[in-house]
Amino acid sequence: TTHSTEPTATTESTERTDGLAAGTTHAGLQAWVDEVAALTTPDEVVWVTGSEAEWTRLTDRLVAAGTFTRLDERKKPNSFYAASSPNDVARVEDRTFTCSAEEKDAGPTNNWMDPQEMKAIMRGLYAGSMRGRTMYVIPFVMGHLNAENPMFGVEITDSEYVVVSMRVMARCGVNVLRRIEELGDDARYVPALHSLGAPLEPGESDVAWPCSDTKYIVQFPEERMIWSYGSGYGGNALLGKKCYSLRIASVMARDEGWLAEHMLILKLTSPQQQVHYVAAAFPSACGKTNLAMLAPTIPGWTVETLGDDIAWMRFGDDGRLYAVNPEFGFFGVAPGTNETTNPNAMRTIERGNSVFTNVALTDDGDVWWEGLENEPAHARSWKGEDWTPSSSELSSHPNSRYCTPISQCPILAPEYDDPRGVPISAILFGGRRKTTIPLVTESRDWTHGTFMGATLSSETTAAAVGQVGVVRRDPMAMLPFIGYNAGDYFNHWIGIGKDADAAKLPKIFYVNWFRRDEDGGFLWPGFGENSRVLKWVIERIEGTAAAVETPIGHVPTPESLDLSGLDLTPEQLDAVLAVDVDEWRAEIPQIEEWFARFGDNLPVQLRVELDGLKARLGL
Ligand code: SAT
Ligand code: MN
Repeated sequence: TTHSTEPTATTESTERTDGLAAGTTHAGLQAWVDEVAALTTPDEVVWVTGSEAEWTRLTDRLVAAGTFTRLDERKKPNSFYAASSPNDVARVEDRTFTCSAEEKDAGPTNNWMDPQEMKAIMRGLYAGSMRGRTMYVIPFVMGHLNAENPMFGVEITDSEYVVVSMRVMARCGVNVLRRIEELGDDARYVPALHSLGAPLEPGESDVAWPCSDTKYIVQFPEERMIWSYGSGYGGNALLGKKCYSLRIASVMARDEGWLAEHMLILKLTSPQQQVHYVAAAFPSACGKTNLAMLAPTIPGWTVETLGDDIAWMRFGDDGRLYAVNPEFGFFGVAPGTNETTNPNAMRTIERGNSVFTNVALTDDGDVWWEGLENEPAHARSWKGEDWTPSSSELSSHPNSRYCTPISQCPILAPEYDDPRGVPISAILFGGRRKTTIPLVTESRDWTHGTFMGATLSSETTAAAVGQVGVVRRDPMAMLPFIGYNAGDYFNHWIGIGKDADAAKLPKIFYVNWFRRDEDGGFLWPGFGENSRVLKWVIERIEGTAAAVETPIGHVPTPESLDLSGLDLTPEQLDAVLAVDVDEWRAEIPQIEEWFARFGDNLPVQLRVELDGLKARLGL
């Protein structure tokens, strides 16, 4: 199949019957679209409407191109399988840049290049990069269209896979464009340009997963602008997600006094019908989606989901911090997802309307991945090879993903769609650590909680290209996503606490589901059992649960955790809650080294917290 089989005229007239003219009355937006088209020279320009007919047209085209395989309607209706090129499977952090005017504003944790220099390089790459392809213009809004200040974006892309995925992950289409047009010059939108960097020459046939060996994922923070090139993978190409909602939004949040964070949002209801909303930050592929959709094992408690990846938090008139999920879908890690670890994710995806990338395709037209029930006797692996249970290779890439509408989640809290968001009672920071970090620790106050977040550490996962399993600091689980100097970001967090009524701020906790015993086994069962930790957190907020004060904060007494019906020995419980002074003393040089990277930009309050911790450890 080649691109030239698509009849241009039909596409355009169908767009018109969808009710959207090929263009916009918003002069600034039209000028930018025209400028990009002149630079990238696509065969045609299509404005994305969000209609059903458009979905069908795009998915049909992706099937014809070999990018998508339609799954069996009886198993996963209106759903598709895709396999990427093996060199385009994850976010590329070493190719990701924060191009602030001054290098110091990118800080020690981001790659930086002078914006003019970067633009010159990328204009060279974009020149003619959409040749032989269709350029799509996707008007979208992160968060609610009826928010007080709707957070618009417009993504231009030459990838149908990106259009289809964006339609799942963000509120997109003609309604958004109309609102941008109504607001005219008052509409604030982030221009986000994406090209696969794989132009087609006349007659050249396309590959199933076009992309380029040269990749750039670039944020221009002062201009609130994103340029991405060479990759079709989620976090590199669905520009509303990490690029906008974290990297660019964190800069907006700094300037405007709010927080853009890598956090799930969940609603917890106690047997007494008390409702609390919890936000939680974990690095990619550490179980955020599973926690967001947790099925509690303790009787009488319910969890509902509002979001699994990103939270924007602003102060309400009542002085509390309110969170919204700017996204509209889940882009979850597939391997390990099953009826036990995340039954609600299973219900969400089986309703269909989903895209599965880099998992295995079964012979009966369904998807499978490591950890899922009903292992097939034979499947096609993500690399397109024959796979059987005796194969030495994995059927699915460890960072393979499902992309599915949030509205299909059976435990979706209706408040997810409230433009004002929900008041947050607790913030959890968590990482993946074999040692040192207890199951749960309560901070003494906001600044101490900020210290916990700023020193958060985790073993690396497959969500980013690079070595897996090494401990790295991942502040607030935002290391790859802070859009400015991380020292200034810590200072912003401290400032949020300073300006607020302390009694109304969320309480901050540090959790670790991943501690191991000497034999390498997990000390804590995790998944649904994490509801026991959530219960303790809520009881601490309500003042009814006991804790012991330790050098690192308040840790549960063994009796204060509800362990009824759980098969855990007293030794395991002690080990998972232990604050081992020697382990913590060994942690201090790593924290010192981490803080040293920030030089004068490290807020003095964090230095004071570290000194206090050292003193309590007898150092
Ligand atoms: O970067 S993605 O959004 O594609 C996935 C992740 O790392 O959380
Ligand atoms: Mn994430």
